[in-house]
Amino acid sequence: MKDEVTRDERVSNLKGLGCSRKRVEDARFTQGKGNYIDDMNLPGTLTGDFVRSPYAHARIKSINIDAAMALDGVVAVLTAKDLEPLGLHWMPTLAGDKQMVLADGKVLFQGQEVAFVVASDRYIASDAVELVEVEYEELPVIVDPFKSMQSDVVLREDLDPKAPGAHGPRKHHNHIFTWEVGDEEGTNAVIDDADIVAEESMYYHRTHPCPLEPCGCVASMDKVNGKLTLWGTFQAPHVVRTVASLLSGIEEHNIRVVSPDIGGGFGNKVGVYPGYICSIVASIVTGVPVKWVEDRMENLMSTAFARDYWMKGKISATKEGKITGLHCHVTADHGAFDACADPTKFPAGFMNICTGSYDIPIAYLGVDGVYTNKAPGGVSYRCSFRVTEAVYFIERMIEVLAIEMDMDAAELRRINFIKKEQFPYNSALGWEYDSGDYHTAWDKALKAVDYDGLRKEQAERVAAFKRGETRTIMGIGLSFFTEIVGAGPVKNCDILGMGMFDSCEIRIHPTGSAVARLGTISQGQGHATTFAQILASEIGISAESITIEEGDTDTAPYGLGTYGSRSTPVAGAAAAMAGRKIRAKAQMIAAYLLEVHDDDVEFDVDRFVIKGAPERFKTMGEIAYAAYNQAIPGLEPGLEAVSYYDPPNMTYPFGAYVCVMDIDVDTGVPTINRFYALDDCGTRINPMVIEGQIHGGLTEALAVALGQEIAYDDMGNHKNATLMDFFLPTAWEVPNYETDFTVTPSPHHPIGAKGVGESPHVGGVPCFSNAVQDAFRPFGNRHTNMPHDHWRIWKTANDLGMHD
Ligand code: MCN
Ligand code: CUM
Repeated sequence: MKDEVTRDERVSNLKGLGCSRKRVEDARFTQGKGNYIDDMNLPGTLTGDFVRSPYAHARIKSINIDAAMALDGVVAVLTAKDLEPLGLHWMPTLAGDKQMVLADGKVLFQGQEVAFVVASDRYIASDAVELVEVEYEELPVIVDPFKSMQSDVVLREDLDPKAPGAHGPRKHHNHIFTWEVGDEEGTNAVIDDADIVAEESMYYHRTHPCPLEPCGCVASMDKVNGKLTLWGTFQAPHVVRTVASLLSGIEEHNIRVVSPDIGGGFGNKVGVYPGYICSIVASIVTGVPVKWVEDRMENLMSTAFARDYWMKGKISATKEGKITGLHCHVTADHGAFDACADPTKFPAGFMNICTGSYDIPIAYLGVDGVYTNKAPGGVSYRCSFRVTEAVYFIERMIEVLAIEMDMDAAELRRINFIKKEQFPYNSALGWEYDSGDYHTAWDKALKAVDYDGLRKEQAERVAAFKRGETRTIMGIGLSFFTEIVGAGPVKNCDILGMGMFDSCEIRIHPTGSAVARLGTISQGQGHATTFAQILASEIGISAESITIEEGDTDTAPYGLGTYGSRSTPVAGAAAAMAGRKIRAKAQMIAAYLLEVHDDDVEFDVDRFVIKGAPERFKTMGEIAYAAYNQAIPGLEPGLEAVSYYDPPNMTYPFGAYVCVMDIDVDTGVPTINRFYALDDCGTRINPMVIEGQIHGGLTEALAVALGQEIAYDDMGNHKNATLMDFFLPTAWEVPNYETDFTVTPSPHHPIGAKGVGESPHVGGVPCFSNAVQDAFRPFGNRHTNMPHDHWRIWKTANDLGMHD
């Protein structure tokens, strides 16, 4: 048995962990072979389209569908009245609230679904939408959560004003919940006695991830076999199947949910939307497939938005700058229905990671959720369940404290970082951070950008500006973030009672290739590439020989889906564990074939070798063949394994970002000269995919920080529902990102990997925002709210007297 290939070559042939393997899905995507929901064209498919409310708050006096029904090609027009006998005119939300599927007596936000037209094609459906006559009686509109809490106007007439909500007592008829974590009394006492206290209020505006592909589905009820198939843009197909079964009464084995290729999800495709329910009902009624695909405007107006958090903070410190306490209160605008897709016990997501990367001995967080006349949602857009808001809050509070103390913000961070030896670290608000080495990352970042040199340059620029020699100022944006991803522990995290584990099932074929199926679903993250790499390293079969399948509930094991950057921490762990089961059986087979005891063989890259005699071995290919042909007598044939993984903890990736920016004070235009991003996501599976995730997340962070927003006027009119008005950065605005890393493995994850998909957004937004604010700091700025679009930046300069 002579081996021609070196060990290094064998390792490289595997394309396993650490390899920048090219994305296998890209051949399909770049050659027009992707299969997105709108590519689904089953014979006889009808199209659904919504009549939507032009008003943000109105009573519905009547709906007349006669003219629409009279149009050639229109098959049905569904209203709440049609859904009511089925109990489907309202649906439960993931946050324990309920939401109208079709307007039931009134509408609560502009763009709300009022009627569902089903027609032979999209054009006819659109024409028919125009023919549905709805008589509205306008009601007073509330778009401000503070006013909402004072108003006599009852938004949710369906709720008993005195009854508690899903998360306890309600303070007012427009109040949803109060969520409190930490020790308020103790925190207040510390802050009252502190040498230094900084206070600030900030608004993290409402925005929207605006995926390239909007949401949609195709429902097909096969009345002969009693089977319902639902294809759609679902980030959690199994959960959709369970919800569909619970709502429709169709037994779960008779429902198949399939997520085909998804053109970006970003959390926008986690929730259950009226379009799904209406398509299913329409297919059941008509007996043919019904397709619903929203357009851009509908996507921006009615599907899951992000943020809309009004945050008020107090932070205290000693004269030396050691933080002693943190108090945070949030007023959370949830819109008309609380449809946040958070784990059940966390109505404000993981906002209680707002102590950030700092060793803060005592803290308190209180969140009040409030109804307004805006679209429902709240958790989306690379947010890790509100970690975006938490990190923005603490990274702004640190900057404000630095201003209060007249101190350098990089140094203030360094003094307060949790130290390497403090991990696992228990935070004041209840999390156990698994691992971290913040000082090393921070030092590396500051050195890479020559931080001291930058500050000198900035000081020179300030002086030049004051001398009237330049009209541009320079900002140095800093952020250090700790993420919390991988929900995760079933004991803490569930969605609608389903624990948040994940799964992988792997089957090795006789000739040594394999198929693995997981409970997650890629929306562009490259799972088909990277999960194969985890398995390649675990089982010694090249990633090129492993097919990854996700998103078909008939074949994939039950999983909770992809969001909260949980795929790597949870399904990735399941993949490693399933791989280890395969390896354990392979070891027995190898030992049998080599006629030695199980303990006398060891795994080596792609084979089992006899300890001390590596020239005697069986490759995984040989073992796979033997598993089907010559297995050990008494041992069942085949080589398959499945793992359902309940992680013991979440993972806590972190990073250090620096943005260097010039600002023209006369035009308000920022120019990003440098963006450095150091990420630590533990063991790196595919550095190239990680880099892609970081570029994407940073670009979305740039968008949010520098211009993107969902704004409403006082009438509740949505002001940015087209891409003319909604800022999407292009190559023109995007700088050349410099990426870097450190590796601090997660101690509890089987391969030490942490998630990364949301990190660049979580850390990026405060970094861009801090850069703008830092530029104005020498001129007296303390805090201005995002988005820092050209007008707002100009206005900041103007307010600071820089145009005088
Ligand atoms: N990865 C890696 N090494 C690590 C961690 C991750 O190589 N240590 C790779 C993974 O193998 C995977 C990718 O990075 O291919 C992202 O992994 P992970 O951080 O586990 O995140 P998820 O796969 O669970 O993706 C979800 C995350 C979320 S919640 C949003 S929102 C978001 C994001 O991913 N949506 C995206 N990135 C996106 N990228 C694209 N293209 N499209 C979206 O909709
Ligand atoms: Cu919060 S957006 Mo991602 O979790 O799908």
